[in-house]
Amino acid sequence: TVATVYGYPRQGQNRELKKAVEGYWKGRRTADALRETARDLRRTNWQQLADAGITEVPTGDFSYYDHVLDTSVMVGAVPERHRAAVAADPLDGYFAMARGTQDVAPLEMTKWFDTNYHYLVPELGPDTVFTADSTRQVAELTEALRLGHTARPVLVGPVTYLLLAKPAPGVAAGFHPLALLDRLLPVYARVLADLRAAGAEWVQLDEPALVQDRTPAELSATARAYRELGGSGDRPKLLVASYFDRLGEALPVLAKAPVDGLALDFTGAAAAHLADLAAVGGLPGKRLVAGVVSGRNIWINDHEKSLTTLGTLLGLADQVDVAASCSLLHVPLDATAERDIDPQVRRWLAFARQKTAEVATLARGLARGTDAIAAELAANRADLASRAGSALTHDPAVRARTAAVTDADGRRPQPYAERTAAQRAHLGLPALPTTTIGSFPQTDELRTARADLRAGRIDTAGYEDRIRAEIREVLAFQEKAGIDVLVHGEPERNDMVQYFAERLTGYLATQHGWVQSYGTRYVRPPVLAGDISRPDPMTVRWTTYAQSQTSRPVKGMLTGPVTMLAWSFVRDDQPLADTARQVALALRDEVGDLEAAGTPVIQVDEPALRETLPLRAADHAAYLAWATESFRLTTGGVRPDTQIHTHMCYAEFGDIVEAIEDLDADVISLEAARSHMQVAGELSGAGYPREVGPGVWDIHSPRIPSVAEAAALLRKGLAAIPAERLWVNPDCGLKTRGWQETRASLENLVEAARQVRAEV
Ligand code: THG
Ligand code: ZN
Repeated sequence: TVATVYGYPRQGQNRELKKAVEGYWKGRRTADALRETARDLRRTNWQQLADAGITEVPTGDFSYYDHVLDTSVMVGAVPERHRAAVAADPLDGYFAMARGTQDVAPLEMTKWFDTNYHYLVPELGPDTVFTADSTRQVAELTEALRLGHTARPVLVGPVTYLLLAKPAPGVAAGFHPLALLDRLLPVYARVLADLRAAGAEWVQLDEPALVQDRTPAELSATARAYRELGGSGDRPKLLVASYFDRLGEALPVLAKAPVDGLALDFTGAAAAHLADLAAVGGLPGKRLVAGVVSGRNIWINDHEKSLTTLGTLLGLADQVDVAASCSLLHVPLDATAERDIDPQVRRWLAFARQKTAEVATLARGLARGTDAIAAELAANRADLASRAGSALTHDPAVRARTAAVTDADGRRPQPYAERTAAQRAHLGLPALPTTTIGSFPQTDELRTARADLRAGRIDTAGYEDRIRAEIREVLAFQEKAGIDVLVHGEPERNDMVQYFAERLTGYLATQHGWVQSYGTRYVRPPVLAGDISRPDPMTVRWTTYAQSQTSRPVKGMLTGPVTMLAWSFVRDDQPLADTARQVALALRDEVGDLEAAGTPVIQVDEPALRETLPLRAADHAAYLAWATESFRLTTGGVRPDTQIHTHMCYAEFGDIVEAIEDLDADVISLEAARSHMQVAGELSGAGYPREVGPGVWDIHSPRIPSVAEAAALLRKGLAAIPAERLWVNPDCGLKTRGWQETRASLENLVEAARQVRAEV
């Protein structure tokens, strides 16, 4: 019985890879030094896997930036605009595709399925010519084999690669990248043959796109792809892997394909694979790699449950091996590094290193019987019992309160039309009121102050003086610029999720729990471990301090429950809906305290609402029901004259307009500048009845929008949304912008609002 995984965190214990790559970009490190760091990290990772009992290690999962970009390089899909850079220097060309240069734009980046990892989207067109370049794959396999490991290269499969791609800019409408399949397959066949020649017995092709809803044409393309690859001579054995959900219709297609094995997810909802496999008659003559340990949560596995699954699977395939459900890229490296977490609670956590040990234990148990792993099973049972019986995971007060929630708690009694009149009277705003999304530039001084506080170089009083001074400055600027609804600028917040997680009981923070978000950027998601409650107000003092400094309305700023879950590691021992409800109630108290302290406008941001949408359409309604309910529970207790805002960081809304309406927020601000206000038309077209602030400044670019430009966008907005319902604001928060551009851009934005106001 083989114990294996599909990928491991790339960054190293101290994020050595980030430092090496960023050092190379800054010219502080040579390409050779970068390559050496990368080789060291791979060697360390494989050794860690082998030491944990993983008997077949993955290769090719390592990347300087992104494995989908690596796949584009492997098949020669370099966009025209990046060819010169790649020809001049392959490594610099690779980074040019990832990050762009002065002259050329990078590839677009988007979320990898429903994880928090972002990949670079391949750009393909009818003229794309694929050419095989297996250099890196072969080199990394050779490295692992020379170190004495049994190794299995892992590639993004051809169908998923094409389904994740988008038409290159300028390609005529109607082109679908999947049309290139027949051109791509010979290139994959070439790479597979090269890997075979280099000593690969097995190669894994990852096809997670097949767990999404797929058309009959896509399914038959999949059948064709694996008929062709399976039939090519000179090939290694093929293991086709899927993860993140069940395969559904694609399972019979792959089960019948002439490949040598399938790797399937058996965690969460994908546990249904057990029945699905039996229904297709199992995988006679094939290898089954069973992903029974979740590769994306951070909780210890339930070994007895996994062993039951594995035992049933023994009757359904020729060989059953054990794996994590997906690449361990999505979890931090090592839970034992978390010295600040109570050791009892730390025993509930399994990061990548712990998960590899779990996989190895299960493989041993499957091969030799449970007696061989009796000690591990006893420890596992004790840790699960400790978690299930803990006061952290079961707070009677929180449970009683969530149980008592009624639908009415999440419904503002007055309809929007009545509320808006009351709010108008209360706030005294002009037509086309101006505001910002919440954060102002996070200056080096602020970051230094936070670091100084942590290191004990300044005390809390000194730190808070700095924060108050910053708030005064931010307010003074906004008043001078003529903004109508002010913000305090969030100088006290490091991250919009982390800040609240640190102040809620039931959340744990990690010190080293870095997970790759994209390229060299990492996040340290907090762990939502227990029942959630709010011991003290979290934002009220800063918001009321700000309000005490100005006669204009100041907006209170909170992160919504869906985003608090989406950007954390959440508990797996109760439905997400229940966890969301707990968070919502804690936030509802904050909303109530803000209102009681005189805050007339409260914004609850939900940038993650759209991105957390489940992979399959059949699951959307249930998700949107709890997601919108938790938002309404957060905001539904306020007076009619308190104005509730929300903000979302994207412009694609088609599939969730109804859900946005269901939030019952009075005002929503959105990204719109880049798509020239398209979203305003979409919302009004769908009959959205409330106030909208489509962004008129693309804050993702350092460009300062001119008055004319912002005014033109506003006029476009007015064509879709009547003046009494249109707000004027940037696309998103200003945390990543400099002060200079912020000043100039906001002044232009206010002037644009003045000019257009005069026209209506
Ligand atoms: N907060 C949290 N999660 C998020 C985002 C967020 N997930 C989705 C999206 N935004 C991810 N975007 C980014 C943007 C920047 C960085 C990481 C993810 C980043 N990270 C720093 C780095 O790696 O150097 C580290 C930041 C730190 O020190 O905490 O720049 O906004 N929770
Ligand atoms: Zn935003």
